[in-house]
Amino acid sequence: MVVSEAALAEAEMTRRHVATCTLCEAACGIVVETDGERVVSIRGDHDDPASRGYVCPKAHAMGELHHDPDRLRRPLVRDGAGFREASWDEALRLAIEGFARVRREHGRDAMAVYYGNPVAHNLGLITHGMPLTRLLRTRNVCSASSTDQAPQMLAAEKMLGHVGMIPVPDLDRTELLLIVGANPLVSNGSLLNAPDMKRRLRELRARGGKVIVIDPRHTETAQAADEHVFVRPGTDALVLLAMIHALVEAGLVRLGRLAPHVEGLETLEALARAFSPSRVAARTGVPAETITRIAYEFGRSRRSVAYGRLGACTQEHGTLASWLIMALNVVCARLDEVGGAMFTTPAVDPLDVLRLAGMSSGYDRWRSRVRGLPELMGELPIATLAEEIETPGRGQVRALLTLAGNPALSAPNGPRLEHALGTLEHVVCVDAFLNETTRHAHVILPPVSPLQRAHYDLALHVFSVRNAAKHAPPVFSRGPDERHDWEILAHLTAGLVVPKGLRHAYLAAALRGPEPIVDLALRAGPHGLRGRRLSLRVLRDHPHGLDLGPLEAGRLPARLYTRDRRIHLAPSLFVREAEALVASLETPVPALVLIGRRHLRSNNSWLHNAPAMVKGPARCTLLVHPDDAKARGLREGALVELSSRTGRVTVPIEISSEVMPGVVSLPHGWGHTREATRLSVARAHAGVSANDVTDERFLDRLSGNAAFNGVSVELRSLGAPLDVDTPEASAASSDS
Ligand SMILES: Nc1nc2c(c(=O)[nH]1)N[C@H]1C(S)=C(S)[C@@H](COP(=O)(O)OP(=O)(O)OC[C@H]3O[C@@H](n4cnc5c(=O)[nH]c(N)nc54)[C@H](O)[C@@H]3O)O[C@H]1N2
Ligand SMILES: Nc1nc2c(c(=O)[nH]1)N[C@H]1C(S)=C(S)[C@@H](COP(=O)(O)OP(=O)(O)OC[C@H]3O[C@@H](n4cnc5c(=O)[nH]c(N)nc54)[C@H](O)[C@@H]3O)O[C@H]1N2
Ligand code: SF4
Ligand SMILES: [Mo]
Repeated sequence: MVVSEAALAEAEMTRRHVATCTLCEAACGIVVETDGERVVSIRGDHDDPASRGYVCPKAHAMGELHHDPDRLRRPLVRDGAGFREASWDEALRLAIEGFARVRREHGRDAMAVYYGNPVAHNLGLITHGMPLTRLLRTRNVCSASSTDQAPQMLAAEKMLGHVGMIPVPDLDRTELLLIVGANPLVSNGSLLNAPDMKRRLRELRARGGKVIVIDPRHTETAQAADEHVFVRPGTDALVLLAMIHALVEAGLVRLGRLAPHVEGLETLEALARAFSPSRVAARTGVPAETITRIAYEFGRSRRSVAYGRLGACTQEHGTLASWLIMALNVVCARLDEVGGAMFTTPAVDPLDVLRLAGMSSGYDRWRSRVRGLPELMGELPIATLAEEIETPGRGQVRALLTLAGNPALSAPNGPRLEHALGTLEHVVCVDAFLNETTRHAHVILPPVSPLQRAHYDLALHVFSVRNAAKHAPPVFSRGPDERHDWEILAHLTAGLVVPKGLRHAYLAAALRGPEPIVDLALRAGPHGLRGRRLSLRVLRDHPHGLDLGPLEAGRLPARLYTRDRRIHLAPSLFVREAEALVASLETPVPALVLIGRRHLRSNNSWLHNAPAMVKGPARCTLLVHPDDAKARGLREGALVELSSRTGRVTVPIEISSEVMPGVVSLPHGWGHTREATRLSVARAHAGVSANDVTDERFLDRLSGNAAFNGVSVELRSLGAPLDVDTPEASAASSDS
C-alpha cells in the first residue's frame, strides 16, 4: 500500500489528547484531536471509567470557546467610554492600585467580591481564588451559591453540622428515585456527578426501579420517568410535610441504623400533623391520594431516595424544601445507606479544601448592612449587593472584584445591579469575555481557555456517584502573553493581602500553580492504588481517570460535624418557619407565576457566543399553558410583554401543556442586547434576560437564596388580540 507523503505529514500533525470537559458537573472524559494549534474534533473518551464515551452537544463548545475571536487574549483597561488593550504589568498594577485606594479610604468592606459558577470547574480558581476572597476580610463576598444551592448548604449545616455535607443520590443502586425540582436529562446532573443520565435512568428502570418527578413542567426528565406530578411552584415543602404526615399515620417511619444518632423526630412528627395530604392538596396542586401513594411507595421501598435540586432551592421556601427532602430520607432510613442518599469518599476531602481556603462552615454570624440578611459560609446573598452599593454609610460597597461570574444576567433584578455596577469607583473582572457584567469593569483580566489548563475536579468529585479521581493535562500550552486564572489571582493576592516582605516568597510558591497542592492533598487523602498512595504521578499513569469504587454506607455518625454529633432532624429555625406555612394554605395564589428552564446547549449565560450552541430555532421563548394563552387571546409565536414588580421584557411565546396552568417558563442567561459588549454571535441570538423580571426582594429568607421560581408576573399581548371563542377569554383580553 502506498501512503502519500501528505497523509503521513497529516498523521504527524494530528494529535489526540485525553482531557476533561469542564463545562458542567458531569466532567465527561473527552478526546481532543488537534492539528497544530487547531481543534479538529472533540469526542467522548470511551476509556474514561465514569463517562464511558458519553458527551453531550456542549463538549463541542470547548473547541469553539478556544477559537472564539471574541475571547479576550490580552487585558483591557478602561479608556474614556471604551477600553484599550494593556500589558499584563500595567493592567495588574491598575487593578491592584484601585482596590488599595478604595480600601485605604473606605475600609475593607468597601471592596466586594463576586465569584460565579465556573469557579467550581476551574482548579486554579479554587486553589488561588478562594483563599483571596477570604483573605480580603470583607463582609461583602457573594457568589452564585446564593442563586443556587445555598438552601441545601443551610440544611446540611443545621442538620449535619457542615454546609458541605450534601449527600448524593445513589443513582446506580436505588430502586425508587424521587426527583424534586431537577432536570438531570438536560442539566446533566447537579450535585450529582453521573455522566450519561439517560442511560442511568434507563438502567434504573430496567432493573425494576421507578423514577418519579415532581415539577411544574413536564420536563425532558419527566418524559423519561415512570410518573410525573405537577406541583405549584414554591409549594414543595407542603408536599413533603404531607408525605411525612402520611408516613407517620401509616407507621412507616423508621430511622434504622442511625436511630441512636437522630434527634428531633417527635418535633418533626408533631409539625407534620398540621399538614395532611388533603389539607395541602389545593394549595400545591397535588391530589391528596397522589401524595399518600407516593409516600407509601417511598416508605416501603428498601432502596428509595429523594433528590432535590434547583427547583427545590431557588424558590421562596427553598431551605424548607431542602431540609424536608433530607428529612424524608432520614425518616425512611435512606440516609447513608446503599441506594439512598450517600456520602462520597473523594480522593481529596472537600471539607479539607474548604478549610484550607479559609471558608468556614457557619450561618448568621453576621448580617448584611442594609437589609440584615444572614451570612452563610462567610458569604452574603447576591440579592443584597445592589443595595449595598447604592446605600451610603459606613461599609458602603465602592469597588468590586468578579471572578468568573456574570451577575448582570444571573442575579435577581439584574438591571438594578447593573445600574449599581455603573456607579462603582473600581471594578475588576477576571473573565475572558467583554460581556454584560465586564462591560462595567475598569480592568478586565482574561485567563486562558479551558483547553489550555490542567484539570482536577477538587470541588465536584465530592458529588460523584462513584468515588473517582482524574487529572488531565492541558491540551494547548499557554502563550507567552497569556495568563492562567491562578497566575492572575496570585498577583492580585500578592498585591492586595500579602505583606510586602513576604511577597517574593509567596509568589515563588503560588506561581508553581495548583498542581503541587493537588499532589499533596491526594497523598494525604484516603485512597491508594495497589499499595501506593494516590498522587499526581499515579493519576498521570492513568490518564483516563481512576474509578475508586462505589459509595460506602456507614459514613455516619463518624462524619457528623454537629457539636453533639447527632443528626438534627428538626432544627428549631426550620420548624418555626414551617409552622408559618399553615397561614399560606389560606392565602390566595398569584394568577400567574414564572419558572425557569435550561436547554441542553446552554450553560447559564456564557455559551451563546459559540455558534453550535445557538444554532436551530430560537430558544429564549416563554412557555404558556393553552388555557392561559386562550384567556389572554394569545397565539402561538405571539410577542408578549412579561412584567413583574421589577421590570418587563418582550418575548415570543410557545403554547404548551408542558407547563401547568398558571405557570409560565422562561430560560435564563439570555438578554445579550446590552450596549458595548463584544459577543458578536450571542448578540445575533440575543433573547431577553429572565432576571430583568425576577425580584431581588423575593427570596428564600432563611438562606437569602434568590427565588427565581414562583415570581408573580403578568402577561400582556403586544399583537392584535386573537379572535376569541370564550367569554372568559374575551373578558381577559379586553382587560389588558
Ligand atoms: N433566572 C434565573 N437565574 C439564574 C438561574 C436560574 O435558573 N434562573 N440559575 C442560577 C445558577 S444555578 C447559577 S450557578 C448562576 C450562574 O451565575 P454566574 O456564575 O454569575 O454566571 P454564568 O452565566 O455562569 O457566567 C460565568 C462567567 O464566567 C466566565 N468564565 C467561564 N469560564 C471561566 C474561567 O474558567 N475563568 C474565568 N475567569 N471566567 C470564566 C464567563 O465568561 C462568564 O462571564 O446563575 C443563576 N441565575
Ligand atoms: N444544559 C445545561 N446544563 C446545566 C446548566 C445550564 O445552564 N444548561 N446549568 C448548570 C447549573 S449552574 C446548575 S445549578 C444545574 C441545575 O440542575 P437542575 O436542577 O437539574 O436543572 P434545572 O433545569 O434548573 O431544573 C430545575 C427544575 O425545577 C423545576 N421547578 C421550578 N420551580 C419548581 C418548584 O417550585 N418546585 C419543583 N419541584 N420544581 C420546580 C423546573 O421546571 C426545572 O425542571 O444545571 C447545570 N447544568
Ligand atoms: S455533559 Fe456535556 S457539558 Fe457536561 S461535562 Fe459532559 S460533555 Fe461537558
Ligand atoms: Mo448553578
